[in-house]
Order: sequence, then C-alpha cells, then structure tokens
Amino acid sequence: MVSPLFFAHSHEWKILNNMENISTGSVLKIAIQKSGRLHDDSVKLLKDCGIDLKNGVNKLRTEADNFPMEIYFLRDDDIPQYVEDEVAHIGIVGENIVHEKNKQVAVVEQLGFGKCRLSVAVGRNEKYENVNFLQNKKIATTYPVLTRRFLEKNKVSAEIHEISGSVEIAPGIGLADAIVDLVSSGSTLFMNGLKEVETILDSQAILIKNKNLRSEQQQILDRFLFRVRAVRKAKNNKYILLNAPNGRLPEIIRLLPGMKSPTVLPLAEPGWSSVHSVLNEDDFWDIIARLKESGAQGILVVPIEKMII
Ligand code: PRT
Ligand code: ZN
Repeated sequence: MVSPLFFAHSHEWKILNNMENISTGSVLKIAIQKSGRLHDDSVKLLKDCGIDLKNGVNKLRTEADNFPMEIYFLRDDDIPQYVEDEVAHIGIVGENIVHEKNKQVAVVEQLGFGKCRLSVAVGRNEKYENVNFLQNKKIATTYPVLTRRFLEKNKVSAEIHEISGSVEIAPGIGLADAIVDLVSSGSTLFMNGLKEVETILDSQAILIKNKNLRSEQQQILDRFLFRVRAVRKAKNNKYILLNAPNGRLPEIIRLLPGMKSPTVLPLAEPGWSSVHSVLNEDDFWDIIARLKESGAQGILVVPIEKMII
C-alpha cells in the first residue's frame, strides 16, 4: 500500500497532522465563547493559525480538520470551571471572568482582543473625590468578588448588590448609588447619566490552561502557541518598501531596524536603491515621517500574514 505521505503536496501537511493524531491519539480540547463579544475573534484566531473547523460553529462541539484540536462552544462564565475540571484543556476567556471566578487555572498568553476595563461609575452629577465616596453606599454589579476585593483593599465598607445584567440602569431606578461594570467605549455609561470614577481591572481575552496538563497536550499546546505568537507578532508589524537616493541610504537604514537589518537592492535607475524592512506598529507613523524627511520616496506598507522569528 502506498504510504499517505506520498499524497500530493497540498495535502501533505494535513495528512502528517492526522497521522500524528492517530499515532498519539491525543487531542487538545479548547473552550471558546459560544456567542458574544469574544466569539468572532476567538474563531478568527484559530483560522489565522491555519486551524479549520469542521461543520461550522453552531454546535456545542466540533473538531479541527487539520490540527489535533477539539473545540467546545460554551458560555464565557463557565470556561474557567471547565478548564479547571479538565473538560477542556485550554480556553479563551476575558481576564475579568478568570479573576472573578477564581478557579485553579494557569494564564498562558494575552491575546490582544476583547479589551475593556472593570470600573466603578457613579451619577454624573455626584461630587466624587475619592473612593471614600463609596462608604456605606449600595453598589450594583455582576462582579461581586472583584468588587469586594477592591473595597477591602481600599478599606471601604459598602453594600454589594449582585444583579445578573443591565447594571447600568441600577442608579437611575434607585437600586444603587454606584455600579461596578465593564466599560469599553464608555457610551453605555454616558447614555445612562453615569461617569467612570475608578478602574478596578484592565482586561482582555487571554488563553488559560489546566494546571496539570499531560505532556501530550502540552506538546500540542506548544505547537498552537507557536502559531498564535506568529499571528500576533505579524499583526503588530508591517512590511515596508521604499525607494531612496544612495547618498541618503545610511540615515534611512539607521531609521529601519528590520528583523536583522534592512534589505537594500539597486534600482534600474542609477543612484537609487529599494529598501525593504519590518516596522513595529507603535513607532510606525513617527518613522514614516522621518523617512520622508530623509528623502525616501514611493513608500509602500504591506500587512504581514505570519511572522516567525
Ligand atoms: O453568553 P455569555 O455568558 O457567554 O456572554 P456574556 O453576555 O456574559 O458576555 P459578553 O459577550 O457581553 O462579553 C464577553 C467578554 O467580552 C467579557 O467578559 C469581557 O471580557 C469582554 N468585553 C469587552 C466586554 C466589553 N468589552 C463590554 N463593553 N464585555 C461586556 N461589555 C459590556 C458592558 O458590560 C456594558 O454593558 O458593554 C457595555 C459597555 O460598553 P461601552 O462600549 O458602552 O463602554
Ligand atoms: Zn457571561
């Protein structure tokens, strides 16, 4: 019989991966949000990592076509518990949930999406000077654990009203004097006549794992993480191409660190070169402006799909 390894090139990787699954029988189970704010970005991260899901995402569980991974779609609140119990080996969930639920899981990586903050808000017309404002007040929240911890840390005693949703309307209907809730743009607070006065926690989506992963699962996690990091790194960097007069190459090269150093190629027009490099998004605009000042022309900026260093 012909070995599956002799199949056409485009299938080779898939077959290698599947053979690996068959030979070890190991699969990494990941829990992601079924629907809600983290769902789309979680599925996209898997896709960007080259992991194709079988039968779409409208079920409780599916598996990957080309990677030893099973995907469970769950409510975000339940994900830390499932990971602690090893129903799933890893999960994608907001830091806010991980801290609130206080489960025995390990944080593996911040994922850079789902950014928000857990904040205290009070009525817009309140004279809030400091956290002592909250003394003996009623605070409505869906985050009683983090709220209590914040109050204790600040030596304030207040009454916590745990409610299950629509926290922002609590002050308006006389249920509470203040709220603790997640904020991203701030427009929900604004529309409800509230202002943000303290930040309790800055949050984003993170990858968590069971604390006692067996080595087979850890190995698959390492392969997954290698891809996650390459995808995230690529997102924070751009490929840049420009033309420069040879006389100004030294100063232009000084502005462009690149992964090692920039690539410089001669142009057909004498006295000119093409320079290629990689720029980090943080100093992107600043460097572009300085490149122009240094005589760079025809600057092209191209997204990078994966970046492996
Ligand atoms: O059904 P399930 O239980 O899975 O979902 P859920 O309804 O509990 O959660 P979901 O989908 O609303 O949020 C999932 C995660 O997204 C949260 O746990 C956070 O980690 C993250 N996240 C990021 C946010 C926000 N931004 C956010 N703005 N979660 C909620 N909000 C809400 C906030 O509670 C408030 O009602 O959006 C409103 C404020 O938004 P702004 O833009 O008006 O400030
Ligand atoms: Zn939830």
